[in-house]
Amino acid sequence: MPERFTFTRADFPDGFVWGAATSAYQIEGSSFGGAGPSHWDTFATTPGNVVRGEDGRVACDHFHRWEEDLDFVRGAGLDAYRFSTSWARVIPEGRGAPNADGLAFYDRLVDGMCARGLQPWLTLYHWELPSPLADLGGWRNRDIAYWFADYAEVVMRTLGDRIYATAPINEPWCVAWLSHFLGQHAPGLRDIRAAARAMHHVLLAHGRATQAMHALGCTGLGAVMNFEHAEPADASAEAADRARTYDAIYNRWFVEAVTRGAYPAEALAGLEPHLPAGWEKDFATITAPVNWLGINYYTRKLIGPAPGPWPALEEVDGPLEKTDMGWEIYPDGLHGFLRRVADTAPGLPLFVTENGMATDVSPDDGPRIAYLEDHVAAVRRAMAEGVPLRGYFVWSLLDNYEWALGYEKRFGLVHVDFDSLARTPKASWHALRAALA
Ligand code: IFM
Repeated sequence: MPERFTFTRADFPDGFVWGAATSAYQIEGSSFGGAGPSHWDTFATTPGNVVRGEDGRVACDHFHRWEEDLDFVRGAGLDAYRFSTSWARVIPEGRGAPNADGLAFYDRLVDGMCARGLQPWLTLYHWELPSPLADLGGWRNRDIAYWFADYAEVVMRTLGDRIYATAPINEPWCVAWLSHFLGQHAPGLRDIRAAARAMHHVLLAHGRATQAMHALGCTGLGAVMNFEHAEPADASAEAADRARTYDAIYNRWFVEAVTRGAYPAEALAGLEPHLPAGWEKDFATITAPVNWLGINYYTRKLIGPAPGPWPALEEVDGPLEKTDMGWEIYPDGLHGFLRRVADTAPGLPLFVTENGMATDVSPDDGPRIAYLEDHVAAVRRAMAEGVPLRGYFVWSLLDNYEWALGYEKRFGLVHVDFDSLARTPKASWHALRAALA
């Protein structure tokens, strides 16, 4: 297993941004600092939803240990830190009075980044919806677009003067499809009407927040979406058709809405009857101009037909080497998406805003180094072919709360002992530090 990367900073253009990413609920500790309850707190403590019933109440205790954590970002030689603010921490009721302690925490955190020479890359929503808004229907309720824009304004009025880049919502596919159709994330629904509404409202919220931030004079506004290479599981016409459907729901719906103001026909085939009336009119808001796009990429999926109603597809186990998530390792998929998104949104700067693997091989951490090496090679290939890629963020800085899979999936460059909360940089952190020096 490799101990070092073969690339160095010098292999990339000046100004190429190297960063690491985290999110609020996964690291902060939702029980600290006056945060309100979120739908993840209740989803996690409902039996059967999360491995061992684990939740984010303490997580990595980043709320108290953030200085040490920022030192690890700086210590690795990274340029940027991608973090999220928790809506439930900033506005415990979701609407109305902000929590002064919550805003003060993020104020200190962003100052801490600036003091270390790190670019603050903000995400406004990485999944912890305040429970009072969940009670009102959450992402099924059109009003969420306006609640979310108000929250964006509250955050940006405090932090906006120091933020380098902002994405309103992390991975809209997870917010909508994974959480309302597949039922694997909060609120755990399996309902096509709920899913269709969430698929649309998450984009409307993106657009409204983007407009609100533009109005405040914010710059560096983007969108972060996840992509999964979808391949037919066999040579049949049915498998090819279902892979196209999967691709439309996952890899086309969000990016085409934001950049082209349209939904793909292959996804509308199943979702259109369940969309809210007048959905087409919202594209004027959804296409609010963005300055960059972020691509989160981890794996590919083999897709075959399945019995039952639309989308009538299933994931089929693939033959490639897998991470601890059971995800196949397929760097060519990242190269492919960089090319595709560059074609979909010509001229827009792109960033890999998440890439990494869950692995727990100590002490060498060689599999993570190999994974990152191969994906960075895919990035370099795309750049050599003209893709305007301007930066790459590792997921994740720390081992953290991997949602429904609890704490056992370790994505971190830095190991976290979840009993003592001690942090220890892994071999991948040292290898990155050497590559970026
Ligand atoms: O941990 C998640 C993160 O919250 C969003 N992107 C994918 C990561 C790994 O599953």
